[in-house]
Amino acid sequence: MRKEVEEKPSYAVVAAVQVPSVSDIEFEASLSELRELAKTLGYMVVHTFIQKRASFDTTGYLGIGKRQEIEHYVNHEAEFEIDAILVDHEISPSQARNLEKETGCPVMDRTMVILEIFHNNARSRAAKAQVEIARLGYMAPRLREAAKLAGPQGRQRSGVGGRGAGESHTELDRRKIRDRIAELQLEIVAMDAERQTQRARRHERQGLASVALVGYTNAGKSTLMRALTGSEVLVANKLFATLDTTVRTLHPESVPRVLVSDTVGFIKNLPHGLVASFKSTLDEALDAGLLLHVIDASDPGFERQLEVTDKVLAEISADEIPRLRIFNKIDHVEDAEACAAALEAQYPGCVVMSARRPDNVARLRQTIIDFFQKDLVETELFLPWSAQQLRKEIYAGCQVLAERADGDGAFFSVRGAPDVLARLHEQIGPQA
Ligand SMILES: Nc1nc2c(ncn2[C@@H]2O[C@H](COP(=O)(O)OP(=O)(O)O)[C@@H](O)[C@H]2O)c(=O)[nH]1
Ligand SMILES: [Mg+2]
Repeated sequence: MRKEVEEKPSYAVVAAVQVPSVSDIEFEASLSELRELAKTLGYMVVHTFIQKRASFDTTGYLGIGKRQEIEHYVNHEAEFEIDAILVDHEISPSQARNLEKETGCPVMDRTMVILEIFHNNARSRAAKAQVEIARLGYMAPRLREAAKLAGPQGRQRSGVGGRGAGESHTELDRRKIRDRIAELQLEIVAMDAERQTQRARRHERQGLASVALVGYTNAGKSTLMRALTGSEVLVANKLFATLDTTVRTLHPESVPRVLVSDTVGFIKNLPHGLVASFKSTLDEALDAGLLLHVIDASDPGFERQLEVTDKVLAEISADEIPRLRIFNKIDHVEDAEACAAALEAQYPGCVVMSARRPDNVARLRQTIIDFFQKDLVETELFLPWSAQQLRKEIYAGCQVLAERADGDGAFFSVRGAPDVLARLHEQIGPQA
C-alpha cells in the first residue's frame, strides 16, 4: 500500500473508443469513473483522447490516426512527462503492446488499473491471495504475447507481463502461474475456517467503536472520511490525494473513541474476472460496528447502485452489521428539498447531506456518536491511591461524569462501553 502521499505526481492520459452501441451518457460515466480510479492510484489525468469508431481497432485499439495523435501529444506537446496511457477497456495483449511501441509510453488498460487498486487495498491474507489469483490470470496470456513477439530465439525484454524470453521459458512461466493459482486457491479454502474465528473476534472488539465507509467510487467516501476525521488540511496541502485508507479517529474525539476507515469503492464497469477479488478487499468492512453506505444522490443511476451494494454486502455477510444509508451530494441535486423528502420517505432513518457542508458533517458525526453511545452504561469506579496509574486509562476509555477524592482514593462516575468497564473493573481489582 502506498502509505505516504507522494510528492511528485505521476501524469497520465486517458484514451477510449466509443462504439455505436454505447450511449454518450454511458461513455462519459465510464470515462469519469476511470479518471477517479486513476486518481486513486496517484495519477493526475492531464488529457483525454476519445474516438468514435464502428469497432475497436484490432491492431492498436484506437485507429492509426488517433494513435499518432497520442504519440505526438506524449512526445512533443505535453507539458509534463506522461507516465502512462490509461485505456478505458480491457484490451488484448497485442493491442497493448502495439500501442506501447507506437507511443513509447506504458499502457494500462481498465482491468490493470482496477487490479492495481485492489492490490493496494487488500488487507487480509485471503484478500491478498484472491487479488493475486486475478493478477496471475491477467498476466498469463500477456506472457504468451510477449514470447510471440520476441520470437523463438528472441531474448529481449518486453513491457507488459514481464519478461518474454523463448517459448520454453514461457511454457515454464505458464506452468508456474497455474501451480501458483492452484496453491493460492487451496490457501483460500483453508482460510475460510479462519474467517469464522475472525467473526467471533469482531464481536469481541465491539467495545472499540468503528465505522467503515462503503459505496461506489465517486460517491464521496474519501471526502466524508476527511471531513469526519479532520484530516482535510493535511490532504489539501498536497498536490493531489492518493489513496489513504488508513484508519483514523472521529474528530473531535468522542467517547467512545470512534475509528473510521475507508474501503475500496464499488466500480460500475467491473470486469467479471475481478468480482471475487473486489469482494475480498471489502472484508475489512466486516470488522466495523457500523457501516456507512455512501450513495451519490446526484447520480441518475444511484438506485441501481444501491441495490448492487446491498446485494454484495449480503454476499459477504456484512448485512448483519447495522448500516446507515447516507445520500450524499444533495447540494448537487436540482430540486434538493423534494428529493430529500422523497429519500427520507423511501429509506427511513437515512441521512441526506452534503459532505461539503460542515453543519451536515457535524450532524452525521453526532448520529454516529449517538449510535455507539446508546450501548454505554453508567457506573462508579473507585481507584485507591496505590493504583493511580490507571487514572489515565479511565479517562481514555470512558466519559468521566464526576470525580471526587477521599483519604483512600478517588471515585469516578463514568459512562462507557460495558466491555471497557469490565476490563477496568478487572484491572482495579476487588473493590474495598
Ligand atoms: N457537489 C459535491 N461534490 C462532492 C461531495 N462529496 C464529494 N464530492 C466530490 O465528488 C468527487 C469524488 O469524491 P471522493 O470523496 O473522492 O469519492 P470516493 O470515490 O467515494 O472516495 C470529488 O470530486 C469530491 O470533491 C458533495 O457532497 N457534493
Ligand atoms: Mg475514495
